[in-house]
Amino acid sequence: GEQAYLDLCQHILDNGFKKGDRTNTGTYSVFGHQMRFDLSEGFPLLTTKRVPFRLVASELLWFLKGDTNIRYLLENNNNIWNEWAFEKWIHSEKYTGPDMTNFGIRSQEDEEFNLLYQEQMNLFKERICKDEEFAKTFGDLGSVYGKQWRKWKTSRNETIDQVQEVIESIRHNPNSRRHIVSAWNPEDLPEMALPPCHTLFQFYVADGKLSCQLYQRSADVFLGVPFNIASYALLTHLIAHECNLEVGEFVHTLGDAHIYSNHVEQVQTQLKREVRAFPSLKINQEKSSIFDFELTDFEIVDYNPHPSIKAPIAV
Ligand code: THF
Repeated sequence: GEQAYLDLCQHILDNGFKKGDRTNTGTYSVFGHQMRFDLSEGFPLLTTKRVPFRLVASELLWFLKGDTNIRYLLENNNNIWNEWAFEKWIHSEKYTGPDMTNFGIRSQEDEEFNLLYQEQMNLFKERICKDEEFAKTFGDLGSVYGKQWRKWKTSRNETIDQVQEVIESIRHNPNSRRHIVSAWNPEDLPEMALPPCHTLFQFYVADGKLSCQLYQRSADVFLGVPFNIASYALLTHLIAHECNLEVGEFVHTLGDAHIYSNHVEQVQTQLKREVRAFPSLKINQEKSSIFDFELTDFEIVDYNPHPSIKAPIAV
């Protein structure tokens, strides 16, 4: 349960190697770690800080639609992917505003720059929402999760719907050891705003229960991982629901598991808090296909977390 997550945090603080990274933020990092969550014991939404389920769910629905454009997220008041689209915009020829190079780091270190950045980001979001042509070009993150999950392109110019196929295989051949969805498409990597952190996941059926294991190559343990756990738990519930199975375990396997140096204080605050019982998830029983769900079809009940803890995202 949640203790597995807190143990990972403590383990990284105690043993993490101080390691530089792409974003120049600096991290404490370990390589190779595994956590298990028994989904029948409650929905793994952390209680030692508030995790915004609404954002987790709208991001998952966005993946499941096969959408790769942040416009849908913005329409749902979800800002978690903005920085990656903004990065593309400010480096394009069409951008004529003030220099935004390295906006992630600079906005944290320089308050004057931060105001400029906030202003440019707000203009960008407004344009994505109002201007369809602009959104088509600059709201799209390229061949990220939605594309690979639902519309993987083959060399014969066909598309593969990996999610649909994995559901069929779970239904018709539950014992199979090939219930796999891969987001890692080496040919497409150069076109992606960010190569997929959730590289590959596999389902497993035993005793009428559906389990899921994710291999995550890179894990932002404070900001990303709580989202990732909840997201794959929700996905497992939805697929189990469609296949008339109970939920089993979510197994979370991590490659480079890191805590950014500017998240250490927040992690220490979180580690002092007492774990509470996980909430539960209610799904609208009138729907069955994973592709028909909307935000209002999910409800988290009995969620009593400690307050949220703010931290800057590394870009
Ligand atoms: N990049 C980095 N550095 N870390 C990641 O976890 C990450 N993701 C996605 C893509 N790139 C990444 C984006 N996922 C938040 C959470 C998940 C994200 C991005 C941002 C975040 O800031 N969460 C806040 C709440 C934000 C809000 O309320 O708007 C939080 O407190 O949880 C890996 O999937």
